[in-house]
Amino acid sequence: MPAGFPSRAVSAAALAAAAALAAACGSVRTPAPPPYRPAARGSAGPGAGAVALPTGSQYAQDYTPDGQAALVAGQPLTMTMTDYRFAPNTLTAAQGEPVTIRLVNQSPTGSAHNFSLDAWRVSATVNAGATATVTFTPTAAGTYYFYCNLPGHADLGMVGRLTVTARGAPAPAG
Ligand SMILES: [Cu+2]
Repeated sequence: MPAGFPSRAVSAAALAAAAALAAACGSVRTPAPPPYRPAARGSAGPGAGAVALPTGSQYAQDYTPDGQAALVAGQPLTMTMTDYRFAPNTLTAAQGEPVTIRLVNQSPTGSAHNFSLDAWRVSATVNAGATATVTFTPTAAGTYYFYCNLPGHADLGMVGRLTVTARGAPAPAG
């Protein structure tokens, strides 16, 4: 570049060149954005790109087993809510299978109750005498605790446990 070339012309030329280059690049080899891939689509094993889910383990100390049941796709499970219990409150499910729980609030004192399962953003509040249905798909194996989110209820023992077994694998030890 010759000395004394007007700086303004340099800038303009540089900009034009850059623009041309960008245009050429843009028309020839702009890569398509990668396709969106939702996380945890089942076939990948645990740990492969897994996102840590909230397990509710902070409620484990308030959990006392009170009846067992298996959640199975296509077979809604009826769970009663009383003061201050879920029954049954010890559940199993298979990874990737959509499941449904029918919540029946039989509170003898007219209290509302709630079913919260943070890993899959389930939260349903049920008035006394009412029924609600929740459906979710446990996408990752593990042990999760569900609870009533009304003040003090979990502390009083309104907590349950859901064990999700990995797809195609035996129940995890421990
Ligand atoms: Cu409650």
